[in-house]
Amino acid sequence: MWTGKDFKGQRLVITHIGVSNVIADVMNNEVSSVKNHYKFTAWLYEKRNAEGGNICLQSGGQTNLGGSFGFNNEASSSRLPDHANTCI
Ligand SMILES: [Ca+2]
Repeated sequence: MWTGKDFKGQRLVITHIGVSNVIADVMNNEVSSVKNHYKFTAWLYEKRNAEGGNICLQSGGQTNLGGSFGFNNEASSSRLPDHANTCI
């Protein structure tokens, strides 16, 4: 994930399976674009500990979080499930 749109700016890579608050520690409320290289879905949450509003990115997906996605500069935590998952 990146602090700028179009995968620019400060970069953060999350490899932690399960819930992580590293976003809150490193770039809280600054994430503007994201790519999911993980084999399953990846989830971003508005608040720490996988709480609050959230978005789901399919494996292989990449997007800016502004515009219709409506999640620009909101992410504070993430979750990488340890099994196959689908975005609802
Ligand atoms: Ca937040």
